[in-house]
Amino acid sequence: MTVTAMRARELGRKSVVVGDQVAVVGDVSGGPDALARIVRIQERSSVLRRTADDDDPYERVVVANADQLVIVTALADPPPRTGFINRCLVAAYDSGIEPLLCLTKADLATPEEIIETYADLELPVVTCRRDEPPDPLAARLANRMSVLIGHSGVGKSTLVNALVPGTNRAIGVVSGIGKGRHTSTSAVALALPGGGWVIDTPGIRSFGLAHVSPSSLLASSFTDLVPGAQTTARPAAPHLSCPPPTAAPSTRTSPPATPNPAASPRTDACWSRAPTRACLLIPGG
Ligand SMILES: Nc1nc2c(ncn2[C@@H]2O[C@H](COP(=O)(O)OP(=O)(O)O)[C@@H](O)[C@H]2O)c(=O)[nH]1
Ligand SMILES: [Mg+2]
Repeated sequence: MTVTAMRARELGRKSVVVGDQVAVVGDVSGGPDALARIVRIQERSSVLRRTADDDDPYERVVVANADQLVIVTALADPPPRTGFINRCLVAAYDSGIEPLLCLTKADLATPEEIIETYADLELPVVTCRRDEPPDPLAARLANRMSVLIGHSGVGKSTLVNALVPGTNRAIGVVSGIGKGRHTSTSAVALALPGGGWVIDTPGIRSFGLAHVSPSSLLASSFTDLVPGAQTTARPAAPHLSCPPPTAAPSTRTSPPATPNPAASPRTDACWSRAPTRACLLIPGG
C-alpha cells in the first residue's frame, strides 16, 4: 500500500530525506485522495552526507538509514574514476555504511584493473552488464537498505529497472566523459521483490568531504591504524589538510583518463603511510 503524506510544517523544509522512517497521522488508508501528515522522524541508524566541494560548509544529507553504499562505476563509457570511488569509500566508512563496488558495462571493458586497484581493501565487488540479469548484485542487496551512488550515465537506473520489475526509471544517454545527462532528478527508494530496498540517486559530479576529518575517520573505521597515526607527527588539522604526497601511490595502475575535478590536494595521501586499506584513500582520477 502507498500512503501519500505531506510534512508537518514544524519539521522544516529539509527535514525528511529518502530512507527516513516517519510517523504519520491522518488518513493513512492509501486511497486516491487520502493525505496523511508526517509528524515525526525516527532516529536514523545512518546518515550519508556530502558537500558540494571540500570547502563547502553546507552538508546535504543524501539518504538516511542506508546500511550499504553501492558505488556504481562503469568500466567504460564513462571510464572509471578512482578519485570518485575513493571519495565514496571515505563517505561510507565515515558514516558506518558498508561499501560495495558495483562495476557496470562489463560488456565494454574488463574489470581486472580496477579490481586489482582495490584488492587490498575488504571491499566486495560485483560486475554487471545490461544483457545479463544482475543476480550477483541482487544477492548482495537482499533484505538491506542500499543506496546506489555514481556519476550520471554509469547505469544506475538501468540496474534499478532490472532489479525491480515494473520500475520505469528513465535511462539517459552518455553525452561525454562523466557528463551523462541527469535523467534522474531525485532519489527514490524502491522495494526489492525479495525484500530490502534500493535507492536510486541522481548522478552526481562531485562528492565533497568537508564534513569528514582524518581523525574522525580513523576513529570510526580504522581503529587499528590509530596508534600509527598518533606516532606520525603532523599538524592538528580540522579538515583533510595533509601535505602533498611525495611519491606516486603504488596502487595506481594507470593515469587518470581526464583531470579529476573531484580530486583535491586536501585528500592527497592523507593516509598514505598507513598500510593496506587506508593507503587507497588517495585521489586518482
Ligand atoms: N553497453 C552498456 N551500456 C549500458 C549498460 N548499462 C547501462 N547502459 C547505458 O548507459 C546509459 C546510461 O544508463 P542509465 O541507467 O541512465 O545511467 P544512470 O545515469 O547512472 O542512471 C544508457 O544509454 C544505458 O543504456 C551496460 O551494461 N552496457
Ligand atoms: Mg539514472
